[in-house]
Amino acid sequence: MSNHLFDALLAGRRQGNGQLFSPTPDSANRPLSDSDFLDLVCRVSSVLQSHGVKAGDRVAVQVPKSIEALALYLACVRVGAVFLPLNTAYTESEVAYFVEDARPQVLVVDVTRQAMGARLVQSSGVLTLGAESDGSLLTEASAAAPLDKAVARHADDLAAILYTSGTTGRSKGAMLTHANLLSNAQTLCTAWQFTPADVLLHALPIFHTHGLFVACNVMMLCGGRMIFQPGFSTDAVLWALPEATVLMGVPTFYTRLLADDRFTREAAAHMRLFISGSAPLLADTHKAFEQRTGQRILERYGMTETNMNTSNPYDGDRRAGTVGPALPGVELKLVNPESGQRVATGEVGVLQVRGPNVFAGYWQMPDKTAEELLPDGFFITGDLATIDEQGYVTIVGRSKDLIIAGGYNIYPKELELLIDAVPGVLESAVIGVPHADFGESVVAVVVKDESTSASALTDDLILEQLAGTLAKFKQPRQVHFVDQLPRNAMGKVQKKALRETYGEAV
Ligand code: MCA
Ligand code: AMP
Repeated sequence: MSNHLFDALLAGRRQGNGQLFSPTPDSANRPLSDSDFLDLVCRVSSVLQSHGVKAGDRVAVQVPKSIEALALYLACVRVGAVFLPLNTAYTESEVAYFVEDARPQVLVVDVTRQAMGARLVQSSGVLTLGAESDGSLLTEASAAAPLDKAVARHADDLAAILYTSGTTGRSKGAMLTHANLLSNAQTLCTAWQFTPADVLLHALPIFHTHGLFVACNVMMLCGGRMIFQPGFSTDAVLWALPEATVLMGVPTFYTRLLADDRFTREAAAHMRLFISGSAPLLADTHKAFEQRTGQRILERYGMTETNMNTSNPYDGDRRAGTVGPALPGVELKLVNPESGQRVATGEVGVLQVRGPNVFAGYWQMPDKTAEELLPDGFFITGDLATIDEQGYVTIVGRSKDLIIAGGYNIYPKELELLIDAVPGVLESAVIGVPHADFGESVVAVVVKDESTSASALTDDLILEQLAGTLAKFKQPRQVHFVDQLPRNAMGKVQKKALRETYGEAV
């Protein structure tokens, strides 16, 4: 039996046609050849096995973006493990939750977080990625024999768990199978007409669906190359742009590029495709981009649980403000949340999706899975949308309480629970307000508990309490104190009213 995902992603590479990593424009950085990269993947696979990693075991990873980190992902797939990437911004208490929940056989961390790793798992289970310390994966890999045969894995076996926060405040591990990942990468490769001639400018993080699966899986599959940058910087992107054919990004990438005069029609003229996703791309940004470059950004829509669901067409009308029609093989349904009935064309409903891309459920949360993944295979996205006669989907809002800042999801409930626990706080509501750079930004509205020494409570005190616990990108940019929160007749906090009051504030 073969390894469903590994064999497909790297089959072409084995035949030696192409190179996954592109040299940087100044040729200062000579990237690994495909055969050296594969050799690294196979050595890291051996190291994982020597640390007891077996098929089905989770391998949790919190490391900065690098070619070696990508090799680690592929090594996990090769040994049949379940790859569990974690945002590098997560604090120790956030990582502790994921480790406790997923019980990884091995936790791989940056050397600067080795002590944290040792506090969270048995020390034998902690590895660092760099070559600089004891317990380093790369040091062990350099002495290891390459694992010459991939562990057999079926299409329905798990390849990855990606945590996505929940409306209850507890993060849920979305279980993604080999078939989920491979089918979506194949669909996107075809839909976006990727070929071995493509060079993707890769400036996204690789601990999320967008940068890892949409970007890397597609590029491995199509036989093209990537210019692998550590993160987004306008300077670095403009520098590498002449060598690239495609850019994938969150809307913030495009607003930042447009804010720079060096990003001209000439600078973009050779590019085949600009893709945006993970957060709404304002129609104004789409239009400004077209005015500047003469090119239309291709916007698509997806979720951690489903990979990509819809995409504007490669050939054909890319409509500003829409996320395009369903991708081939993906079925969409718009449902009235009260009646459960389909809504008429053009009406707003909650979007449900079904297809080979839809995940296998939430890790060890059968009840949550049953709530959101229906017996008929449709997954309730929590996004509110309309679908027009041509099948174009427009995301008009969210029935789930979610803030998206710079493409990162922030669930208000998680923050509200932490703020409510601060001495002197009676209750709180966390909202997203418009932000020029990140799209949305976090604001906390707090009611003091006057029966305590609440007068001493300040916004700084609240932010200090959150600082050690919560990743920086989730922390409120502003805290407002109010006498009471606006509520409707059912007692539910009216976040819309709060957004109207504080929407101009940031
Ligand atoms: C950084 N900061 C943020 C964010 N990023 N705050 C809110 N939201 C963010 N996204 C904080 C930093 O801690 C810092 O705080 C301050 O903002 C300024 O940082 P800066 O250097 O400007 O940020 P950056 O390093 O340039 O990062 C901005 C970014 C980055 C390039 C937009 O956040 C990014 O790469 N986002 C992509 C996220 C992504 O890949 N999402 C896909 C998820 P201070 O100054 O106070 O220290 S997958 C998904 O959503 C689905 C499946 C899909 O459809 O794709
Ligand atoms: P995540 O849970 O990180 O996978 O984020 C998925 C959510 O991001 C979706 O449910 C949408 O709310 C949002 N999203 C992703 N792409 C788009 C897009 N192109 N337009 C609007 N919202 C998007």
